[in-house]
Amino acid sequence: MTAQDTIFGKIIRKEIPADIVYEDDLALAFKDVTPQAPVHILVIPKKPIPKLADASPEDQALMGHLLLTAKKVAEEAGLINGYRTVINTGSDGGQTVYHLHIHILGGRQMKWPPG
Ligand code: DGP
Repeated sequence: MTAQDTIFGKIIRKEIPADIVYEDDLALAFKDVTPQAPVHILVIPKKPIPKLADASPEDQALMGHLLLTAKKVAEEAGLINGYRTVINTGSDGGQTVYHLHIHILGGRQMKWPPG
């Protein structure tokens, strides 16, 4: 495990199991182990960017790819009435795993504001 490595690095390398719903050269999507909604999927870059605040201009295309991947994964999950996407960043943002990820939450009515 390198300094930048996390549990998501192990999932990318298939060292630990995950319920993977989508994969390509740049991104991976898998079901959250502690789902907060009937559908709760995480979309992550294979590049180990710790958090959104660490993304750089060279990541512009990758960031766009992650959002479009989230859209595709949500469609494939059947979320026709909509869904919530969340990126928790840093301690105030409630981030617990320091490998950038987009939460896709759906299958129930979301509330606002979030806690
Ligand atoms: P965040 O709090 O935004 O950093 O979200 C991290 C999410 O990662 C949290 O909803 C639980 C999920 N998670 C943590 N460890 C694992 C794991 O080993 N497998 C899977 N599938 N999800 C995990």
